[in-house]
Amino acid sequence: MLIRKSSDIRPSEITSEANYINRRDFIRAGAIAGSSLIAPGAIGAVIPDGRLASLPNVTKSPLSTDEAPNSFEDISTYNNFYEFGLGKGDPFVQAENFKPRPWTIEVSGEAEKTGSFDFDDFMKPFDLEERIYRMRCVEAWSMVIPWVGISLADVVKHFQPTSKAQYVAFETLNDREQMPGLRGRSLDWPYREGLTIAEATNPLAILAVGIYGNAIPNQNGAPIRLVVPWKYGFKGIKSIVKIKFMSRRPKNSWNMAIPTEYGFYANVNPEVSHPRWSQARERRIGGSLFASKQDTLMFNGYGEQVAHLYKNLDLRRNF
Ligand SMILES: Nc1nc2c(c(=O)[nH]1)N[C@H]1C(S)=C(S)[C@@H](COP(=O)(O)O)O[C@H]1N2
Ligand SMILES: [Mo]
Repeated sequence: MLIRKSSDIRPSEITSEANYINRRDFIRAGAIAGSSLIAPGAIGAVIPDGRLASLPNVTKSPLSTDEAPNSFEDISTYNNFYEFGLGKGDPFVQAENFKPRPWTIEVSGEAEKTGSFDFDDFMKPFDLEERIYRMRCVEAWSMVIPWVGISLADVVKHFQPTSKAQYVAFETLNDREQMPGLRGRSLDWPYREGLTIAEATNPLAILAVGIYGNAIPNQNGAPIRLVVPWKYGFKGIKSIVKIKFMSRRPKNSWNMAIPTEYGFYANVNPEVSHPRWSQARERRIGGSLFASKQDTLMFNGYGEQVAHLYKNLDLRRNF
């Protein structure tokens, strides 16, 4: 988003993104959900022939939207993941050989339980839910994504934060061998994000490990990424290796990079323009190129669940 405005995206580019797509990869990755050939039980795993494992025991959530989800193809080929390149089609191509396993998550800071956990052990206490959420990128495009994830509130409670813990900070893997984008200076790596404890324990916040019932593709943040649907997409940090409970507000990457354009809160707000473009409307990915933009909703339409968190904040200053 440093690079260009959404209004600079030409229709010809969108067409060219379709050319990245190898049809056989999609048959491998997406179309075999529910097949009995897929080993159940392994979250975040790519099984040896390259397919994404189907996730077991996923319950549906009343918090899902009934809007039509984007196609798996849209969701897994139009991405922002600067560790794998700056173009929307780059992560699909460049993250193909990324290894989301073995994976270790380090939990530290102001909590009773801390330590390093293998991904499968980390996941064990929590229930998988499907959460179909709108996602609104700060660049003024949006999608509807059927995530599979765990409640972040459950995760926070499990580690028993102390009374000093006011914030939760997250970090992405920082591996130059696997992530070609780290050689560039687009951001100060590793990618970092954070939430207040009240935000992290809101029922809408999840850590996602799947999409469309299968393990999450590498380019969407395998094996585990944050999803906070009332905030701009950049808060949804991918491929998390560190979770830290903190007494002070953690740094977040886009605020560090351009503090005049990206804040800590990053709540979707059609009334507060980005300094370089309006946030009043958004382009839904996957629609007709001739379709008109749709109105952006306050808190991305999740105000009923989250507006109370911000009632004493000036949302213009705390953008
Ligand atoms: N580590 C990391 N996380 C990231 C990003 C990134 O570049 N690196 N991009 C963010 C942005 S700007 C958006 S819009 C979403 C995109 O998520 P998606 O590609 O799964 O749709 O991921 C967010 N998480
Ligand atoms: Mo974004």
